[in-house]
Amino acid sequence: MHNTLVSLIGAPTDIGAGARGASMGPEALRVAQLGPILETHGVHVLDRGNLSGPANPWLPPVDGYRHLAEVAEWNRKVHEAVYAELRVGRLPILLGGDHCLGLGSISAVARHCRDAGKKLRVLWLDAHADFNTSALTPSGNIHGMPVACLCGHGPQELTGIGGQVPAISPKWVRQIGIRSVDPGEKRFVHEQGLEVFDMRFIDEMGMRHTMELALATLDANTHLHVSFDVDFLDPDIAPGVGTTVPGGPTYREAQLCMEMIADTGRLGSLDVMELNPALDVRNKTAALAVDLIESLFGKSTLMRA
Ligand code: B3U
Ligand code: MN
Ligand code: MN
Repeated sequence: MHNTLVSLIGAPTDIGAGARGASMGPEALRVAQLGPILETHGVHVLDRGNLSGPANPWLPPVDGYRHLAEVAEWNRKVHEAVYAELRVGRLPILLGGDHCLGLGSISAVARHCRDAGKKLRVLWLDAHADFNTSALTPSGNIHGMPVACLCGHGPQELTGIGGQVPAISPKWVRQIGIRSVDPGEKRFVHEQGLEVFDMRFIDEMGMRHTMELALATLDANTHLHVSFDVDFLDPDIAPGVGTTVPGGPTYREAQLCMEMIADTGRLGSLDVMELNPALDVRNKTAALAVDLIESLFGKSTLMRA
């Protein structure tokens, strides 16, 4: 069974994104009743409210990065907030916000694992690999770079957050649902040896086998972090994101993915990222995200022991 003491941390910014609106994600998840619904599954939820940070100046890239100073400041705040919850034995849920904040969150989880002598496994659920660098990025948007930064490839302002470079090893990461990777990024992902379960793999092998592999070799001493970019989901069911990519997991596949993670009992922290209410339809993507998070916390359709 996972930790039942949960803290919600809102990070209302779209500082690393290519579209405005993910800054409204935390409130949309609250409107969709994330906290109260988790409580019905025996989870004790504390809503820590929202972090605050710099506004989005909406400027073009400088040396391959958009808003580097602001992205660094938001990530430092996220890092401290997530680390503080882990220190007191709670399970943080980061409510994004765009996915550049995965850097602050996961660097905090990695630091906590170093303190506690735990192994770390990161599941990166996303349409994108988020493994760009300033030389490879087509956009300069830092939400396309957090995994590379965590693995030590990026500017010191970002890679240094959390006090150890690199914060994580590519070996600890499993990427699931990937279907949009830039040409240079693709080469770099291979070179660095990330384990990627792309949509072709899921089509051929099924979500069940995919998750069995992604969750293999977890043990009682493993902290499991899930970084859930809502654009992982097929845009037919989840239109409320800034960068939709067709051909993602269906509702049933996504449910199975979450249920199999829940079954491990090892979930230790979660990011819910890139939800963009400005592009949503009557908050349905937020409601779907909440539905999936319920499954991640052990709601199952049938009566299972
Ligand atoms: N790979 C592209 C697009 C992108 C990455 N992550 C998102 N979009 N959400 C880029 O700009 O780096
Ligand atoms: Mn992402
Ligand atoms: Mn994405």
